[in-house]
Amino acid sequence: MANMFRFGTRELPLDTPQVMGILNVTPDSFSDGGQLYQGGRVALDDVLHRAAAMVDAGATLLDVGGESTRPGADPVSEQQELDRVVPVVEALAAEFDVVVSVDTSTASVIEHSAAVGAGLINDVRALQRDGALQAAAASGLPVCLMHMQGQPRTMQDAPEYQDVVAQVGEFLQSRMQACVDAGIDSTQLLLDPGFGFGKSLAHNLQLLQRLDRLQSLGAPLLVGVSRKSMIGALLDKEVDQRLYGSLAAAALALVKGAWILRVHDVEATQDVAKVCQAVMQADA
Ligand code: 8Y4
Repeated sequence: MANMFRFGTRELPLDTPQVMGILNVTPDSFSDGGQLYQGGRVALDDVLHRAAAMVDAGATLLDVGGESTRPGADPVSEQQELDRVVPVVEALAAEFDVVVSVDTSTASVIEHSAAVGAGLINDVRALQRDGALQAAAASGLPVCLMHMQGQPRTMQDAPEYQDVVAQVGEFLQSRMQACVDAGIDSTQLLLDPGFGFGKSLAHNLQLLQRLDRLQSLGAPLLVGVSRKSMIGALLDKEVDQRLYGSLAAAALALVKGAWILRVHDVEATQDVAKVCQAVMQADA
């Protein structure tokens, strides 16, 4: 049996690439034009239909987020985030045999999501908000620690690094240590360089080229490049025309050691993952 990574009550094999489908439940998420949001609250039926399509297409994780981290997006209150996210996590965990990931930085959302069946805490702020580290440790769930430079509102203004790969690695290592110090086992951590979060195009390209260096931190890697502005900038294409570019980046991420791909287009990415996996495993 392959080495498994445990996500609460479910587990996934570490020797096979995994696809995480993105399920935004924000009114302004730009890839779905806010279609999941009806009359001020999440249309649960629509979310469940979109989730079913992703699961049928091979997603083994679904990422539910109620806060838009898009530069300039309105901040969401704690109560709003709870109202948007927790009922969706509960419904997904009950309905589908997949890992429900909760994209949050908020302690109460971590706590309530864990109570209704979440399998992963995906935090773009790497548990740096007040109470988040303690809430994650108490949940017993694994955590994805992502790197971001700055704050969502202003992070793309003028990102600067001496050595982006080294600095992202140092940040992730320090957050891993903070988690271990808070009682989270190092085997429960995933790491993510945070493509597009306080990075220029050149920074993003260097991080993808050298993703293999982050593997040496010893935790599985999660990567999100799907439809992001780095693809748009390279191709001069709008967000709805970025599929082929996203798939190229996904293939490269897998070759450089990524385990989980966070994507909008599950079926297409699952095909890429199977082909990459076959080539990487072929006997010489
Ligand atoms: C088009 C589509 C343009 C999507 C931009 C975007 C990541 C993440 C996000 C990531 C992890 C996004 C919550 C930004 N990105 N979590 N979350 N890694 N772990 N932007 O890369 O998708 S939201």
